[in-house]
Formats: sequence, C-alpha cells, structure tokens
Amino acid sequence: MPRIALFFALAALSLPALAQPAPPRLVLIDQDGSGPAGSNQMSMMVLLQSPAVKVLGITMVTGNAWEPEEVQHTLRMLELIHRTDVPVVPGAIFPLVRTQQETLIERPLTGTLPWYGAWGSLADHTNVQPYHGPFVVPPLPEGSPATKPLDEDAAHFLIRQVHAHPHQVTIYAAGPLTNIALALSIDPHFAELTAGIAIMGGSFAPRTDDPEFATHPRHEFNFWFDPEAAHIVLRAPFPRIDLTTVDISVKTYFTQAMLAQIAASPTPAAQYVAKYTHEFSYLWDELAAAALLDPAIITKEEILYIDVDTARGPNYGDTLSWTAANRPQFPLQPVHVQTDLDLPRFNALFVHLMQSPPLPLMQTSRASTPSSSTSCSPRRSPSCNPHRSPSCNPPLSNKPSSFWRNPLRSSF
Ligand SMILES: [Ca+2]
Repeated sequence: MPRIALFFALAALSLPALAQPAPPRLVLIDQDGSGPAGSNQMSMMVLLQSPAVKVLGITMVTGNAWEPEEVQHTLRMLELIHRTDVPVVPGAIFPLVRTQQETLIERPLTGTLPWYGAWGSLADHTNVQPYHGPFVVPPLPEGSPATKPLDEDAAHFLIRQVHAHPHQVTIYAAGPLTNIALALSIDPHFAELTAGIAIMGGSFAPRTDDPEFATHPRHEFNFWFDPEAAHIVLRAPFPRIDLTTVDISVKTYFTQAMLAQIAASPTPAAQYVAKYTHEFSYLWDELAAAALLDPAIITKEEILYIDVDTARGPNYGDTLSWTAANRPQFPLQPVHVQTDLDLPRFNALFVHLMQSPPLPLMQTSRASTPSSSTSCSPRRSPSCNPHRSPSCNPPLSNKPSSFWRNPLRSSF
C-alpha cells in the first residue's frame, strides 16, 4: 500500500476512537460531610455535578461533625440534588488514636485551638449548634433523608471498589484520613491499585492572620484530628499524591457575590446551596475537587515529602515536610503540593458546577452490594459500640491470612 494511502487508512481507523468522548474518571469520595451545604457538601457536589467524573460512592468520616450525623446530611444532599444513585457508606466515628477526652485533659498543657470540629465541647464558641455526642443526630434543617446508607463499612467498600477497577480509581480525601488508613491497613495492595489520591490537608506557612493558623502555621484540622491516619496514608505507595494545603486554600474565598450568582440558577443543586449555605470561608475542599477536574487551575506546585508529627505534645498532628535533598531515610512519598492557582478559572468552574443541572442517574450497584456487615450494627447504637464492647466487632473478612500481612505497617 502506498505510504499516503496507508496514512489515510490508519487515520480512518482512528477517527471513531477520536470521536468518542473520554470516559468519566472514576472517583471515590471520602469526606467529613457536615452540613447542610457548606464547604464539605459543596466540594462533593463539585465532583457529583461534573460529567467528567463518575463518583462510585461516598465514604464518611468524623471530622467537622460526627459521622452518623454527616451520613444523614449527605444522603439528604444527594436527594435534593437528584443523585440518589451514589451510595453513601458509613465510616470511622473515632480517630485511630487521638481521643476527645485525652485532648480535653491535655488542653492546659498544649493550649487551645479555634476549631475542634465534632469535638465542639472542647471550645464552646466554635460550634453553631449546641454540642452533642457521636450517636445523637439532631433534626436536620434540610429535612431527614428517606434513603439509607449502604450496609457496609467504608474501608471495605473502598477496597472493594479499587479491586473492581484496578488502577482506575482516584481517591478524593477531604476529611481526617481514618478510613483511608484503615483500608491501607487491611489491604496491602490498596494504594498501588488506585490511580492516586487527592488530599485536602496540611499546612506549612500560610500567609494569613486567621487565628487558626497565624501563631501555629503547621496546624491543620484534618491532619490534627487523626495524626496517625495521616501518617499511614502519606507513607503509602499511591501512584500519585496531590495535596491541597491551607497555604493555597486561604487564597480562595466563598463570597456573597458567588452565592448570588449560584442562587440565580433554578437547578436543584443551585437552590440547595442558595437555601442552606450560610458560611463564607475558604473553598479548601472545593479547590481539591476542582483541581482533579481541571489540573490547569493549579499554576504552581512543588514536590515535598510530607509526614505528620505523632509525638504527643503541643505539636501532635502538625505537618512535617522535607525536600528530596534533606528528607529522612524512611519511606516517604513524593507529594505534589499545590502552591498557587488561577483563581478566576477556579471560581468560574466552581460557580458553573453549582449552577448545573443534575447528571443522569448512573446504573447503581446498591442492590448487589454484599452484606459484609453483620446483624450487629455497632455504628448505630452506643450500646453496640466496638470501642466499648469488643464482642460487638463484626467479622472483617474470610480472606487468607497472607492478605492481612501489610508491609506498610512495618514502617509505622
Ligand atoms: Ca472536609
């Protein structure tokens, strides 16, 4: 065949492939879904409203609020934005090691923080609502959901999805990293089978007079709340780790003008945001989500090696960082630390997605979800709490024993 004919033949063969839109990127959302609306819910909506992403599920973790309440807020958000096809999966209620009680006892020695999330009893002025315990779900301003969470725990759901789509799933983690650390601890192949992880967490030297960071610039809530979980996750061999820190987050802000723009749209998502978003703050989690959709939003990054201070004391949970030149010898991972952004581009994408109509419902695997949980539901009742009643722990799995030998733990 003449060379020119061969060229056109190959071109013709490749045309149908070129005409096909790229398949949506598979994403698992792990989030502390306080609500209604606000940063945690809006950041999930950034991914849920984008046709470039297929959200396989949302796993919940205690952070800004207790996880049982977050599950309800998130289920209700999905109902109100017409995305009940996306499963919500209950996750960790407590951090791996840090406890509310010990943190309270240590406070006279470590000083106080402006934000304690679900542990609002430690600083009364930080919580809008009166403090309540982990298993109390107060009435929801947006109404109670009719839908239910999956009968499976977050760690096993994450593992199951990553094994079902090897090397295709990006983890979006914008709360304390407890669920991800549990998945890593259960499954030694979890990290390497993902396509990577995008984390909102950490703080280095943010240029701000915000009292949360001004005198303690290495403090950031998600890492602070579960330092050991962050320590485990940051050492795991993910193919890629992207980090949205406080430093870049404080360059963003949700304004009244942006809310007015969103409220002008009649779509379910826009009306949910317009009705229930009352906080005007940094768009930290939203930036981490938007950067997944459009990497050009991030105009500058640096590669650093990140860990978290796990020594008990005033710096417990602080962000640690090194360059390639001075990093310690233990197995830290290179992290893409975002340092600057195209703010107009980010704001435009965020507002556009909040204004957008719902995507068509996906085929859901809810009905085929294995009932890996037991009839004992330790998560839902204080009387059946594994932290207080070890006999209540559900059986984890019948995997072969080699499955449990996690080489990552040897570095812990
Ligand atoms: Ca969050």
